[in-house]
Amino acid sequence: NIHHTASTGKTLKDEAAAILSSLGLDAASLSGGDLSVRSPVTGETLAAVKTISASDAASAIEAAHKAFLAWRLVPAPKRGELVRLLGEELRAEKEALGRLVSIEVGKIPSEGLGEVQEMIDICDFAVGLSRQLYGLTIATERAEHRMMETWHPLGVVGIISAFNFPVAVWSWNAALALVCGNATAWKPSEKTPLVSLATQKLFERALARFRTEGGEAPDGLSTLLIAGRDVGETLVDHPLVPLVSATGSTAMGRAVGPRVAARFGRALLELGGNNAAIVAPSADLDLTLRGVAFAAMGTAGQRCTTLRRLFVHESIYQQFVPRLKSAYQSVSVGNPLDGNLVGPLIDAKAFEGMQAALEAAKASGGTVTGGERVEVEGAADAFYARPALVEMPAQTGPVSEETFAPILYVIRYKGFDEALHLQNDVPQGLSSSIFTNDLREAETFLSVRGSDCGIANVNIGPSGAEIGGAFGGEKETGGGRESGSDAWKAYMRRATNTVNYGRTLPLAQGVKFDV
Ligand code: UN1
Repeated sequence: NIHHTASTGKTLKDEAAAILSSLGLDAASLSGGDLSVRSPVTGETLAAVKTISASDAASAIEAAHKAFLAWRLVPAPKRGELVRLLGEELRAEKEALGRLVSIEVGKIPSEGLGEVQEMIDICDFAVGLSRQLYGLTIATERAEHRMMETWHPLGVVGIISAFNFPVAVWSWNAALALVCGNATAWKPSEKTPLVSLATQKLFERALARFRTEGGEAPDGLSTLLIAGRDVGETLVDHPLVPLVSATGSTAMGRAVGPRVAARFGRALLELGGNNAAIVAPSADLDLTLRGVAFAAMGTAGQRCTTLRRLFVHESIYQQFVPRLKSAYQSVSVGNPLDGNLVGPLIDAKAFEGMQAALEAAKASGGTVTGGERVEVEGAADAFYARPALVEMPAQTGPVSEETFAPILYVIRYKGFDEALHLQNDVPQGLSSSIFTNDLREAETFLSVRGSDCGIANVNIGPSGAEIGGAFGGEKETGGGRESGSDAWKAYMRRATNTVNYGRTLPLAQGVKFDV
């Protein structure tokens, strides 16, 4: 059962092995393990890697804590040098790692490369940040006193990541955590161990160079835990993990959040999205078509920021929706390595979930275009589907759920306030957009009575955020913020310091206590 891809003539298994060996991974570590790795591109088995037991994971977390105790003493700009070197290693291996992302997750090549670019970008950001990590100086009521805040590292940061951004999400967390003086322990998705092994190798290369330059870094700064749910639970429950940053479904977040809170740990949650766009009467429809097509069909609908709901004003519905439908009918679905724009769903379960949502939509009065399985040569065990556009009479049935597949629900609206209400009237709150040339609509959408999401855009789709802004959302999306802006503060603890440089001891609030 050997599959070849047209572009290389090699099996994906051979190609993945060649990439991993070029990055320094021992070939023996790709076979004989208990976790079987599958490519969604062809359905073929790529490797069988070893998992770590929960007790070994607990020991690794203790070792990571020891690493933290040493790393926190290294000045932050020197810690930044390690992350700068990581960025250099990523630049040097962008092609190889990007290709491996495409093989293991099924992303089209430019998105596989884009994922690595996102890692490089956050490294650059973190290097600059390593010379900041600033606190405030605050006016005090007492003479000859100074009050200020200082930011200190936290400890071991646990990172739980999902299959769809299997390495970029690690880098958002790890690059910031490391410059902030923390150690990291990473449990990647069970569907994507190979790209995590590759990333860990690149980290090790950066670490070796850092030490050659004279940098002092302990072992155990970046720990990779390839394993199942039991090890996820170890990470969530371990008292030496003060912060658990978890990306995945809302169901996962509901399990993780309260468990971390029960031991007074912090959780940074990045959960489901159900992102909408409003297409207003004044919208530039050519631009809107391109924005909607990428946001809804790109990555085969498997981004947390994927566009899933589209509200189109009744005055332009007949002009716009048929054009969008023809884009759905003509977009190329197939092997992402062969130049198609829509690659596979991650697995059979994702395909079944998509079909179930389409059935539920029909039962709620929806009219479905597309959504059927697409057979791809040499990939009988893979799951390709034509993206589905579903015209819905109202926001009912599966429209309020996140189905991790390329389904776009289209709903007609009459008034702007109605569109705003529909946009906000779902349990999730990650990303949102409006396509309009009306200044009042655009500004209202961004205002306090506009979008309730963590990300709100004008004239671009909801997906494809840059790393410079804080990334995350409200409500069932979990409330966490990662990546840019001041998201670094979640990876540190704040101490308020008051210094008395005088010879008397005035007490705050005028309290007298003269012994
Ligand atoms: C995700 O799908 O988990 O904004 C993250 C985007 C990407 C990140 C998506 N930069 O679409």
